[in-house]
Amino acid sequence: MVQSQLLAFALLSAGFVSAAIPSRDVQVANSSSSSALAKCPGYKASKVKTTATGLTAELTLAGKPCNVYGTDLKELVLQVTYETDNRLHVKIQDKANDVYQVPESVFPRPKSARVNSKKSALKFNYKLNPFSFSVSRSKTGEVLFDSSAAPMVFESQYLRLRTKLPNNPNLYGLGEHSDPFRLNTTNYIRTLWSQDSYGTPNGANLYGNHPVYFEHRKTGTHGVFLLNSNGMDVKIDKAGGQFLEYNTLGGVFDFYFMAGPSPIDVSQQYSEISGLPAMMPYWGLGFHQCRYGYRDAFEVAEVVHNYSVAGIPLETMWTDIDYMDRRRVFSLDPQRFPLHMVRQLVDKLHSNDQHYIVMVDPAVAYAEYPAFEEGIKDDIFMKRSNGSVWKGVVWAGVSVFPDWFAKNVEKYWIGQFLSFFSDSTGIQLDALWIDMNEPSNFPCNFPCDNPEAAAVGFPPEPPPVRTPPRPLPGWPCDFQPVGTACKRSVLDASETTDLEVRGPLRSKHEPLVARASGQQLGLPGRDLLYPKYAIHNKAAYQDSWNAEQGGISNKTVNTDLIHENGLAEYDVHNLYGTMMSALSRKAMLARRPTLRPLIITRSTFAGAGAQVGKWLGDNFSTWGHYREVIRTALGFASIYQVPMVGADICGFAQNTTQDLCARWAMLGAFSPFMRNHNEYLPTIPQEFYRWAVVTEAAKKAIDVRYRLLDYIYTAMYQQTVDGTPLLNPMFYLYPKDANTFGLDLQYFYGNGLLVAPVTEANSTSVDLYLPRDVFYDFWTLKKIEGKGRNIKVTDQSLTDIPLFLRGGVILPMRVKSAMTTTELRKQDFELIIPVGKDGKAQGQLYLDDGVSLEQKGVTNVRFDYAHGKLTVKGKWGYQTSVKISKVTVVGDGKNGKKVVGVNKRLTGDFVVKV
Ligand code: MIG
Repeated sequence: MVQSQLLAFALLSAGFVSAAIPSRDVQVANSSSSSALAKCPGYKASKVKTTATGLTAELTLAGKPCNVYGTDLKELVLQVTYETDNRLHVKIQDKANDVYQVPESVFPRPKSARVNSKKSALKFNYKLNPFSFSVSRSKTGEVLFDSSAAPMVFESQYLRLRTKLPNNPNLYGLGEHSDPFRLNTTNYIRTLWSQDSYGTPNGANLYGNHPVYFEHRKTGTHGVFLLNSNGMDVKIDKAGGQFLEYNTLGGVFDFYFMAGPSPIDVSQQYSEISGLPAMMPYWGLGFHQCRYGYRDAFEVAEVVHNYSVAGIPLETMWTDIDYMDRRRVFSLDPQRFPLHMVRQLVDKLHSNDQHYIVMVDPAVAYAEYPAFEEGIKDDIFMKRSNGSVWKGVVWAGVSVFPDWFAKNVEKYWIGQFLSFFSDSTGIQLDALWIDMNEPSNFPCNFPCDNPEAAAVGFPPEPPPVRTPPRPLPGWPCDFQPVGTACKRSVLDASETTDLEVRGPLRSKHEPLVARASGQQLGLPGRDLLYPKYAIHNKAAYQDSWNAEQGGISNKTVNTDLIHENGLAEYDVHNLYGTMMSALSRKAMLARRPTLRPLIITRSTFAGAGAQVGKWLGDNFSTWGHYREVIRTALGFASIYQVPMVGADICGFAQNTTQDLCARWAMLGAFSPFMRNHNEYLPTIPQEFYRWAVVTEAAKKAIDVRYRLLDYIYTAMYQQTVDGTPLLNPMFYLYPKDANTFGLDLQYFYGNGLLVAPVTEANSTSVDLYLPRDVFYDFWTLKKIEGKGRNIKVTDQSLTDIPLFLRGGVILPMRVKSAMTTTELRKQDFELIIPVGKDGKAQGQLYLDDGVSLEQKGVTNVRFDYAHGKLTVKGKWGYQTSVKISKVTVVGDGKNGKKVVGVNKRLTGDFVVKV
């Protein structure tokens, strides 16, 4: 049994089952319970108190409880607050304040502001009995949200609220998902419940949870955010009239409505709620190489060397869990990745102006070694009700899971980072990769009551130990073959990780503190393992949804565990990855307090972008996934406010092909986070240098990416200031053009560069849509008048990618690319000025030192071009010897292109006549 599971897992990992993961057949309503739900009485409102800035009311159950999936709550309270001119907060919770709510410590609420309702772009309307509410635009009365579509249900383990929508609405968001960017509106379910999602299946819940949607209409765009971390199904269907319906396993209705009216306005307004994204170091936008299965430090070094020989700029080298001793987090494999070798490797990278990143997983091996013993001592692992640690199984075998709510967890986690990643005695880590934080507990199916049995075969046998296999020019002696005349460092005895026992393992812990009421700790008496309402959780590695097998605890830690602060895993499961992210950021800051942390996580919750970036997890090396990552990344950057996002380039699992990898190298150059990563053997290696044509494609794409790096760095900066998205779906910039609403194979990188890659195998052409506007071919600067219809771009070889300048947006570009971003930052700028329909153009350039958390001086200037005159104005606080050496105007007047050489230092405002 266990063996066959292992085999199945091995097959899955090797990528043999892509075809066996069908898209899920989902039913919108489970018919037996939907008739029971029809009997739910709803609520009636009373004691309505209206003030200038909002209203409050009491809601009481309007009839006999239906108790379909729990117990109906009798008394609720409604609180409506006009928080800003564009934001309305509507909260419905239990009167007793016992029901769980997302803790302020995990999701800080926007500063409580209040405005006079008369100033608000939104209007709250309500009906007393049965209670329902609607939100409309104040000016036009247009209804945006209307809960009268069905009686509200508020039970101990189930909440339902349905809003009416116009037919065929344009809805976006509710991720993480790999479904079309514009959501399906018929018989569709979006499930939000973090899970390890090998193959990122369509129609399934994936790693992260962002319960926010944008609805776009020709009359304007608005957004709706439900601040709720419980497992949920959001159902969207037409049956009985178009609707969107929340079905959650608990929590409260905590809605934020954003008025827009433009899509970018909604993004900005959502950023006020989610928190502004964290700024990334400049070098983080360089190209990253990773792979699962680099067998030792020699292989890692060799990859670095090979990139350099191939002339492909490599900014950052990564190491997956392969560096760990038997897959144990916070340990080094003493033979394959001994400390002295890893330190030499990092020193070498640093001397090349390159960087190093490794993975950290949350689960700690249940084994006698420091990270485990210290965790026991600090009492930070999740526990069963009898006080013993809860055991699951991950790569290291039997493992335990940090409780991010534990009192000492901060001390513990930061302590591990300070010692293991010590710059003076440990791994001189530059940034961090965190994985498996759904949390994933993969070979031990629910109820996981025999982890020891499930752990057979874990950790897997490591590859044989080697001596340095071949000469590596320029690398330290320890990386050279035995017999090479050079001086080896002596292995220090303290580096061997012979594990000593440090005292007995504790199994009994203090009993939990008695639960106080009124503390939002969650209602007592709930069934935390088997809620009656079954969300459509597609637990990882299963090929179909099944309520029993796929129950909420499968492939993760059991949802009946109670955290140290009294919260149930049932309620906070979806926060695990985001909490690990926030604490890891603190830990990275504890090591290097003045530097911006770069952290890439797999699991996220709303607000994660304020802490970390995100990669899209285990995709496949298929054309389908190449297409899908465009929309998934768009969601993170333009809706969820996680702009540092990217997918595994060339695909993670299954064998990539030369053609796919070439195309993907080019596409990946136009995503904020650019990393090539894939699965271990027998999956073929896919570093860009493995094929001549991929090498060429990657070089060409990275060349353009780097020359545009300050343009995208500026866009990222702007997003950290006010939420303006750094990637734009087509409709964000052309909101009146209905042809753009469903497009998700072409998008804007920043607001001025249209990216429209070839998206099919064996194809050399693209059909792309151009709105009625002026565009210019990026490569030839040829003007193309957008006609509001498709154009066909042909003859696109594997080293081509169609890119278009959007008329009216000035792009600051480095005149030359470089092998590292350090070198790149020394290059001068040129300005490309593609004029818009009105003959004008604008742009922005932000410059700082690229790494400091607090900047001493920044440059942030605006470019304005009109009638042959370019004005550059702004703040000039960052000192650099770099200049603007060239200005190219395209499309102004008859002569297609004018190039002027200039010599402008970046020290103060100036004007250029072109
Ligand atoms: O169970 O660390 O998504 O990027 O290579 C697999 C090994 C664990 C999953 C990550 C993937 C990573 C792999 N990890």
